[in-house]
Amino acid sequence: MKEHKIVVMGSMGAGKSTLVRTVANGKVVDTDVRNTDASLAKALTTVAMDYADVDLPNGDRLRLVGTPGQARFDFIWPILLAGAAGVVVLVDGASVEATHQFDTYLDALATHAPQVPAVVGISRLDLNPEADLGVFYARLERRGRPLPVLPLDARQSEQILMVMDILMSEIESTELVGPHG
Ligand SMILES: Nc1nc2c(ncn2[C@@H]2O[C@H](COP(=O)(O)OP(=O)(O)OP(=O)(O)O)[C@@H](O)[C@H]2O)c(=O)[nH]1
Ligand SMILES: [Mg+2]
Repeated sequence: MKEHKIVVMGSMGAGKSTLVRTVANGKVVDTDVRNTDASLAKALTTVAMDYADVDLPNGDRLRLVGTPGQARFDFIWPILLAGAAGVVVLVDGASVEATHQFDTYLDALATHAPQVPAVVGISRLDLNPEADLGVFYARLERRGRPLPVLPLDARQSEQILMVMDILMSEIESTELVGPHG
């Protein structure tokens, strides 16, 4: 059996804690507290990490780690990224700040985990059906990191498992050809 540490990072309210909880079948450790950040109307926010073990059909196990979204906790991001096999960058597709936030997390990824396979998830698109995903592809292309961009609802376990499947394929192909191949 193989274990893979998967880190979910991204903007406040994008659904990182929800994603971890959704695939954990309720067995999850979280560090959510009452939110006092007035920039987003949200009851709870993560202050340290979310954590869950997820058993895959092939017998492998994911150690899923969700980061806090608030920039004041950005010192925790590299700590949580240490040893990551893969990363999900989650963006709130309904936020007017989405592209700006995307840059923040891509910067963090480039600095702390430049070689680690990653996928981009865009959540909450049901709340913003007009959203143009092209802006996310354009930003990735400009950086020379054309990651998969996957629309998702963090509350839907089949969708999250699909994202994990795509990320595992990225990880496996990186293992085969090496990070520079
Ligand atoms: N309508 C809709 N709601 C969603 C979707 N994905 C997630 N949500 C909701 O969005 C909210 C996200 O909250 P959290 O999961 O706490 O977000 P987070 O990324 O952990 O936020 P921080 O810990 O504060 O950084 C929850 O209420 C979810 O139910 C989606 O695709 N559509
Ligand atoms: Mg959270």
